[in-house]
Amino acid sequence: MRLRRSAVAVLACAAAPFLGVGAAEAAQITVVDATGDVRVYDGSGRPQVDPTVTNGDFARVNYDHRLHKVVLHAEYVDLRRPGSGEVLGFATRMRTNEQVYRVAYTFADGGAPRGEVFLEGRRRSVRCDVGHRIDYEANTITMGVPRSCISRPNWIRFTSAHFAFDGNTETFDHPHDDGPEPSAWSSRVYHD
Ligand SMILES: [Ca+2]
Repeated sequence: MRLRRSAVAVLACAAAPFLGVGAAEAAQITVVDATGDVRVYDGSGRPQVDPTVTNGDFARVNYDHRLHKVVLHAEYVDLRRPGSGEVLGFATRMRTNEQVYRVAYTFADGGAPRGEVFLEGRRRSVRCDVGHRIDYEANTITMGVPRSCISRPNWIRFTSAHFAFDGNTETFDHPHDDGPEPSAWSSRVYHD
């Protein structure tokens, strides 16, 4: 799928080896992100922060590790419905105490603004009934991943990225840090 491959490539560029942060027990965690921190990449040089970009700018992300599912909820300053030739993606990477690794993706484009959702392990897709909802009025994206698709772990650590591509420029944001190569993970989030 062309949309998906391009989105994965963008995420891979944004991904980097993680930096550990202190563990804390919690059933859910909310990461509050700065606004006006979206980076723009026009194909040359390094991505630069453009504080005027509001589309796809994370305001906060909530990771809720429930008994039967994991709910990933992103709130944006603005989430614009993609037009023709535009793509958006929200991805959350998860790694567990059992070293299970999963990435939940929601992608949308002008032809499919309601979006599609996928779950992957390391270089392979994972069959799983993941739910998702993109709400352009509320500027939110929510994904629900059955905990059974992540081996029912004791705890999960999370990291996320959002990107948008209009055919010429990419914009992306990361809620955990403000570096050019987002790398931080959440603390451990235990289930209820
Ligand atoms: Ca932000």
